[in-house]
Amino acid sequence: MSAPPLIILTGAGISAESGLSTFRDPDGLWARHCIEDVATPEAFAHDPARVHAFYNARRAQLRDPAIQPNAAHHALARLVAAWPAPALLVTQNVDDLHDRAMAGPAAGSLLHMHGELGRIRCLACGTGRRWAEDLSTATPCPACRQAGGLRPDVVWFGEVPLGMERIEEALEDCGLFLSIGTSGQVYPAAGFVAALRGRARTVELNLEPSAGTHLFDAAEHGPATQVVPRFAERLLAEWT
Ligand code: BJW
Repeated sequence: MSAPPLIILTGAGISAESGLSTFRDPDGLWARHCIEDVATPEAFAHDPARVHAFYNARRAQLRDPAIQPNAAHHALARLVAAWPAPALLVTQNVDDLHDRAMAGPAAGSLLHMHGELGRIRCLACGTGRRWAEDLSTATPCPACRQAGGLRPDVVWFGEVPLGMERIEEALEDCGLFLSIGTSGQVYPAAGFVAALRGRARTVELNLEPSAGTHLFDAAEHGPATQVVPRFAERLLAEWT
């Protein structure tokens, strides 16, 4: 039997052991910041300085040499590179830890559906570019020189996630779906498992059962750095 087309969905839990906060855990970002103040287009229109401060702090964390991809990021990079059928890694994370682990041809199999902390976009001229430094309302756009229009290239509530066409095509063909380190509370990603019901084998790998754990065919719970490498090695032994 040939290997099934694979989709892997990841969330903040996969980066937790690298030192990045999740959103909805008790010590997560939403315990310290109000979603409506920092993660909506309305928040950016109302108080861009506050939104820039939130994302500047998180962008600075990615420059910290202590923040590195962990064993789970590396295991998924190996899995995607070696998978003998189409494989797509869809991450909800805006950090670059999958990118760093997936250097080489496998990098084309990675899709950041909620954008990237390391990219910015100008609301005035539409130009997007990589950006590693702080942003402020005074930062001029390098392309059109207008200040005040630059925003983090991330997907806020009420905005359309990126790459949905490619994701929907992959969901059509998917035979194996892994959901890793996500609470499954944010749509459309939260709806993928239900959309695949009866068509693909679905597996949850998470620290603890998510609210939607009953929707999956199987689940393994524990820290990503332990559960993910073990599960990925088993898959590769079975299918390669
Ligand atoms: C570990 C671990 C360890 C910890 N090891 N595990 C249908 C119904 C209801 C509402 C809606 C709906 N459709 C749309 C909506 C509205 C809205 C929505 O979903 N609202 C809900 C809150 C109800 N969705 C949207 O607005 C989206 N847009 C949209 O739907 O457009 C319409 C459209 C769609 C498709 C086609 C055409 C049109 C946009 C959502 C944008 C979300 N943005 C954010 C911020 C991004 C920028 C930033 O980072 O600041 O994305 S919010 C935040 O949540 C972030 C995350 O990517 C996302 C998901 O969070 P995640 O990753 O699951 O983290 P946590 O913290 O929730 O969970 C971590 C998990 O890890 C936990 O389970 C832990 O146990 C676990 N864990 N340590 C393994 N060591």
